[in-house]
Amino acid sequence: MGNMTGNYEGVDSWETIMLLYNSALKEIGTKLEILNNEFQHVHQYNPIEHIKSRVKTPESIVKKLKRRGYESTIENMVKYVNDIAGIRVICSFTSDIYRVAEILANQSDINVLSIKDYIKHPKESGYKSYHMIVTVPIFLSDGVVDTKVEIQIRTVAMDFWASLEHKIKYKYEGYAPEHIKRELFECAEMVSDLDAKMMSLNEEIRGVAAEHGADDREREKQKREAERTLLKERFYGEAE
Ligand code: 0O2
Repeated sequence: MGNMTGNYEGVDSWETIMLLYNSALKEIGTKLEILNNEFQHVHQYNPIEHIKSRVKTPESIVKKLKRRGYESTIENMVKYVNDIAGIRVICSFTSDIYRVAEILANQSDINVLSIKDYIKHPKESGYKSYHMIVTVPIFLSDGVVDTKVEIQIRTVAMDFWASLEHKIKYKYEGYAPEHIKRELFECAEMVSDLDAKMMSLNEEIRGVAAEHGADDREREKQKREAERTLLKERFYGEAE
Protein backbone atom coordinates (compact mmCIF):
# COMPACT_ATOMS: atom_id res chain seq x y z
CA MET A 1 0.00 0.00 0.00
CA GLY A 2 1.38 3.38 -0.93
CA ASN A 3 1.27 6.83 0.43
CA MET A 4 -2.31 8.09 0.42
CA THR A 5 -1.35 11.68 -0.33
CA GLY A 6 0.37 10.47 -3.52
CA ASN A 7 -0.33 6.92 -4.56
CA TYR A 8 -3.39 5.60 -2.79
CA GLU A 9 -3.84 2.32 -4.66
CA GLY A 10 -5.47 -0.22 -2.41
CA VAL A 11 -7.11 2.48 -0.32
CA ASP A 12 -10.20 2.50 -2.41
CA SER A 13 -13.13 1.54 -0.28
CA TRP A 14 -15.17 4.05 1.72
CA GLU A 15 -14.82 1.93 4.87
CA THR A 16 -11.00 1.74 4.63
CA ILE A 17 -10.78 5.46 4.04
CA MET A 18 -13.01 6.30 6.98
CA LEU A 19 -10.99 3.90 9.15
CA LEU A 20 -7.83 5.79 8.13
CA TYR A 21 -9.28 9.25 8.84
CA ASN A 22 -10.67 8.14 12.20
CA SER A 23 -7.31 6.60 13.10
CA ALA A 24 -5.51 9.80 12.07
CA LEU A 25 -7.77 11.80 14.39
CA LYS A 26 -6.92 9.42 17.23
CA GLU A 27 -3.17 9.75 16.56
CA ILE A 28 -3.23 13.55 16.50
CA GLY A 29 -5.62 13.66 19.48
CA THR A 30 -3.22 11.48 21.50
CA LYS A 31 -0.22 13.60 20.53
CA LEU A 32 -2.04 16.72 21.74
CA GLU A 33 -3.14 15.06 24.96
CA ILE A 34 0.43 13.92 25.70
CA LEU A 35 1.68 17.45 25.04
CA ASN A 36 -0.88 18.95 27.38
CA ASN A 37 -0.08 16.42 30.13
CA GLU A 38 3.63 17.08 29.77
CA PHE A 39 3.07 20.84 30.00
CA GLN A 40 1.03 20.31 33.16
CA HIS A 41 3.82 18.14 34.60
CA VAL A 42 6.74 20.44 33.69
CA HIS A 43 5.24 23.93 33.73
CA GLN A 44 2.10 23.41 35.87
CA TYR A 45 -0.21 24.75 33.22
CA ASN A 46 -2.31 23.53 30.28
CA PRO A 47 -1.87 25.27 26.91
CA ILE A 48 -4.90 23.38 25.59
CA GLU A 49 -8.36 24.08 27.01
CA HIS A 50 -10.09 21.38 25.01
CA ILE A 51 -10.08 19.45 21.74
CA LYS A 52 -12.94 18.64 19.37
CA SER A 53 -12.65 16.33 16.42
CA ARG A 54 -14.96 15.22 13.65
CA VAL A 55 -15.03 13.41 10.34
CA LYS A 56 -16.71 15.40 7.59
CA THR A 57 -20.11 14.06 6.58
CA PRO A 58 -20.47 12.49 3.10
CA GLU A 59 -22.95 15.27 2.15
CA SER A 60 -20.46 17.94 3.14
CA ILE A 61 -17.64 16.20 1.22
CA VAL A 62 -19.79 15.98 -1.94
CA LYS A 63 -20.81 19.65 -1.56
CA LYS A 64 -17.19 20.75 -1.29
CA LEU A 65 -16.15 18.71 -4.35
CA LYS A 66 -19.06 20.10 -6.36
CA ARG A 67 -18.22 23.68 -5.31
CA ARG A 68 -14.73 23.20 -6.68
CA GLY A 69 -15.93 21.55 -9.90
CA TYR A 70 -14.75 18.01 -9.13
CA GLU A 71 -16.67 14.81 -9.72
CA SER A 72 -17.68 12.95 -6.54
CA THR A 73 -15.18 10.10 -6.59
CA ILE A 74 -13.16 8.60 -3.77
CA GLU A 75 -9.98 9.54 -5.65
CA ASN A 76 -10.99 13.23 -5.84
CA MET A 77 -12.13 13.32 -2.25
CA VAL A 78 -8.81 11.97 -0.95
CA LYS A 79 -6.87 14.31 -3.24
CA TYR A 80 -8.82 17.56 -2.97
CA VAL A 81 -10.73 17.60 0.31
CA ASN A 82 -8.15 18.37 2.97
CA ASP A 83 -10.46 18.53 5.98
CA ILE A 84 -12.18 15.14 5.92
CA ALA A 85 -10.49 14.51 9.25
CA GLY A 86 -10.62 17.72 11.28
CA ILE A 87 -9.43 18.47 14.77
CA ARG A 88 -10.01 21.74 16.57
CA VAL A 89 -7.66 22.70 19.37
CA ILE A 90 -8.91 25.40 21.72
CA CYS A 91 -6.24 27.28 23.67
CA SER A 92 -6.49 29.96 26.35
CA PHE A 93 -3.99 32.37 24.85
CA THR A 94 -2.74 33.28 21.38
CA SER A 95 0.84 32.47 22.43
CA ASP A 96 -0.26 28.89 23.21
CA ILE A 97 -1.54 28.50 19.63
CA TYR A 98 1.89 29.11 18.14
CA ARG A 99 3.58 27.00 20.81
CA VAL A 100 1.32 24.00 20.16
CA ALA A 101 1.60 24.41 16.36
CA GLU A 102 5.38 24.56 16.43
CA ILE A 103 5.80 21.57 18.73
CA LEU A 104 3.45 19.45 16.59
CA ALA A 105 5.12 20.51 13.34
CA ASN A 106 8.51 19.49 14.76
CA GLN A 107 7.44 15.92 15.55
CA SER A 108 9.33 13.57 13.24
CA ASP A 109 6.31 11.60 12.02
CA ILE A 110 4.24 14.71 11.22
CA ASN A 111 4.50 16.16 7.76
CA VAL A 112 3.14 19.69 7.37
CA LEU A 113 1.54 20.13 3.94
CA SER A 114 0.28 23.69 4.39
CA ILE A 115 -0.29 26.42 6.94
CA LYS A 116 -2.89 29.21 6.83
CA ASP A 117 -2.41 31.80 9.53
CA TYR A 118 -5.76 33.58 9.76
CA ILE A 119 -4.60 35.15 13.03
CA LYS A 120 -1.88 37.24 11.41
CA HIS A 121 -4.04 37.55 8.27
CA PRO A 122 -7.74 37.37 9.29
CA LYS A 123 -10.39 36.65 6.66
CA GLU A 124 -12.53 39.50 5.37
CA SER A 125 -15.35 38.36 7.65
CA GLY A 126 -13.08 38.77 10.69
CA TYR A 127 -12.45 35.01 11.01
CA LYS A 128 -9.31 34.18 12.99
CA SER A 129 -7.75 30.79 13.49
CA TYR A 130 -4.49 28.95 12.74
CA HIS A 131 -4.91 26.14 10.21
CA MET A 132 -2.48 23.36 9.43
CA ILE A 133 -2.90 20.50 7.02
CA VAL A 134 -0.63 17.67 8.10
CA THR A 135 -0.19 14.01 7.36
CA VAL A 136 0.36 11.36 10.00
CA PRO A 137 1.39 7.77 9.22
CA ILE A 138 -1.26 5.16 9.96
CA PHE A 139 0.16 1.66 10.38
CA LEU A 140 -2.16 -0.99 8.97
CA SER A 141 -1.53 -4.76 8.81
CA ASP A 142 -0.12 -4.55 5.28
CA GLY A 143 1.49 -1.14 5.13
CA VAL A 144 1.65 2.47 6.17
CA VAL A 145 -0.65 5.19 4.86
CA ASP A 146 0.13 8.86 5.37
CA THR A 147 -3.27 10.35 6.16
CA LYS A 148 -4.33 14.00 5.99
CA VAL A 149 -5.75 15.89 8.97
CA GLU A 150 -6.77 19.53 9.16
CA ILE A 151 -5.82 21.04 12.51
CA GLN A 152 -7.54 24.30 13.47
CA ILE A 153 -5.99 26.00 16.48
CA ARG A 154 -7.73 28.99 18.05
CA THR A 155 -8.45 30.69 21.37
CA VAL A 156 -11.67 30.21 23.35
CA ALA A 157 -12.78 33.69 22.23
CA MET A 158 -11.98 33.03 18.53
CA ASP A 159 -13.92 29.77 18.78
CA PHE A 160 -16.91 31.51 20.34
CA TRP A 161 -16.92 34.01 17.46
CA ALA A 162 -16.48 31.35 14.74
CA SER A 163 -19.34 29.23 16.11
CA LEU A 164 -21.76 32.13 16.04
CA GLU A 165 -20.60 33.32 12.62
CA HIS A 166 -20.93 29.76 11.24
CA LYS A 167 -24.45 29.50 12.65
CA ILE A 168 -25.45 32.85 11.09
CA LYS A 169 -23.83 31.98 7.75
CA TYR A 170 -25.69 28.67 7.74
CA LYS A 171 -29.00 30.29 8.65
CA TYR A 172 -28.76 32.89 5.86
CA GLU A 173 -27.16 30.39 3.45
CA GLY A 174 -24.14 32.64 3.05
CA TYR A 175 -26.14 35.83 2.45
CA ALA A 176 -26.41 37.50 5.85
CA PRO A 177 -27.71 41.11 5.94
CA GLU A 178 -25.02 43.80 5.84
CA HIS A 179 -25.68 45.06 9.39
CA ILE A 180 -25.19 41.56 10.80
CA LYS A 181 -21.93 41.16 8.88
CA ARG A 182 -20.78 44.55 10.17
CA GLU A 183 -21.65 43.74 13.76
CA LEU A 184 -19.94 40.39 13.50
CA PHE A 185 -16.83 42.12 12.19
CA GLU A 186 -16.95 44.50 15.16
CA CYS A 187 -17.25 41.50 17.48
CA ALA A 188 -14.17 40.00 15.79
CA GLU A 189 -12.24 43.14 16.69
CA MET A 190 -13.46 42.90 20.29
CA VAL A 191 -12.31 39.27 20.34
CA SER A 192 -8.82 40.38 19.23
CA ASP A 193 -8.72 43.07 21.92
CA LEU A 194 -9.91 40.62 24.56
CA ASP A 195 -7.32 38.01 23.54
CA ALA A 196 -4.53 40.61 23.60
CA LYS A 197 -5.57 41.95 27.03
CA MET A 198 -5.99 38.50 28.56
CA MET A 199 -2.58 37.45 27.25
CA SER A 200 -0.79 40.50 28.67
CA LEU A 201 -2.60 40.07 32.01
CA ASN A 202 -1.54 36.44 32.09
CA GLU A 203 2.06 37.36 31.33
CA GLU A 204 2.03 39.88 34.18
CA ILE A 205 0.58 37.32 36.59
CA ARG A 206 3.19 34.76 35.53
CA GLY A 207 5.91 37.38 36.07
CA VAL A 208 4.70 37.93 39.64
CA ALA A 209 4.40 34.19 40.22
CA ALA A 210 7.98 33.72 38.99
CA GLU A 211 9.18 36.46 41.38
CA HIS A 212 7.35 34.78 44.25
CA GLY A 213 8.93 31.52 43.18
CA ALA A 214 12.37 33.18 43.31
CA ASP A 215 11.62 34.60 46.81
CA ASP A 216 10.51 31.15 48.00
CA ARG A 217 13.67 29.56 46.60
CA GLU A 218 15.85 32.21 48.31
CA ARG A 219 14.08 31.65 51.67
CA GLU A 220 14.49 27.88 51.26
CA LYS A 221 18.23 28.35 50.56
CA GLN A 222 18.69 30.53 53.65
CA LYS A 223 16.82 28.00 55.78
CA ARG A 224 19.04 25.15 54.52
CA GLU A 225 22.19 27.22 55.22
CA ALA A 226 20.97 28.01 58.77
CA GLU A 227 20.32 24.29 59.37
CA ARG A 228 23.81 23.39 58.11
CA THR A 229 25.40 26.02 60.41
CA LEU A 230 23.43 24.71 63.38
CA LEU A 231 24.52 21.11 62.64
CA LYS A 232 28.16 22.17 62.38
CA GLU A 233 27.87 24.02 65.73
CA ARG A 234 26.44 20.91 67.38
CA PHE A 235 29.15 18.62 65.95
CA TYR A 236 32.19 20.87 66.27
CA GLY A 237 31.03 23.26 68.93
CA GLU A 238 31.53 26.25 66.69
CA ALA A 239 30.42 27.70 63.37
CA GLU A 240 33.00 27.78 60.54
P1 0O2 B 1 -17.29 23.49 7.68
O1 0O2 B 1 -18.76 23.54 7.55
O2 0O2 B 1 -16.80 24.13 8.94
O3 0O2 B 1 -16.69 22.14 7.48
P2 0O2 B 1 -8.46 23.92 1.78
O4 0O2 B 1 -8.89 23.12 3.00
O5 0O2 B 1 -7.11 24.55 1.96
O6 0O2 B 1 -8.57 23.11 0.52
P3 0O2 B 1 -10.58 25.66 2.51
O7 0O2 B 1 -11.52 24.56 2.88
O8 0O2 B 1 -11.21 26.90 1.94
O9 0O2 B 1 -9.47 25.12 1.55
O10 0O2 B 1 -9.68 26.02 3.73
P4 0O2 B 1 -9.78 27.05 4.90
O11 0O2 B 1 -9.91 28.44 4.44
O12 0O2 B 1 -8.57 26.73 5.71
O13 0O2 B 1 -11.14 26.70 5.67
C1 0O2 B 1 -11.37 25.45 6.19
C2 0O2 B 1 -12.31 25.48 7.35
O14 0O2 B 1 -12.04 26.61 8.19
C3 0O2 B 1 -13.77 25.65 7.00
O15 0O2 B 1 -14.32 24.42 6.62
C4 0O2 B 1 -14.34 26.18 8.32
O16 0O2 B 1 -14.47 25.15 9.28
C5 0O2 B 1 -13.23 27.10 8.77
N1 0O2 B 1 -13.46 28.45 8.26
C6 0O2 B 1 -12.83 29.06 7.24
N2 0O2 B 1 -13.30 30.31 7.05
C7 0O2 B 1 -14.25 30.52 7.97
C8 0O2 B 1 -15.10 31.65 8.30
O17 0O2 B 1 -15.06 32.71 7.68
N3 0O2 B 1 -15.96 31.46 9.34
C9 0O2 B 1 -16.04 30.32 10.05
N4 0O2 B 1 -16.92 30.25 11.05
N5 0O2 B 1 -15.28 29.23 9.76
C10 0O2 B 1 -14.39 29.34 8.74
P5 0O2 B 1 -15.54 24.34 5.60
O18 0O2 B 1 -15.50 23.01 4.94
O19 0O2 B 1 -15.53 25.53 4.68
O20 0O2 B 1 -16.78 24.45 6.50
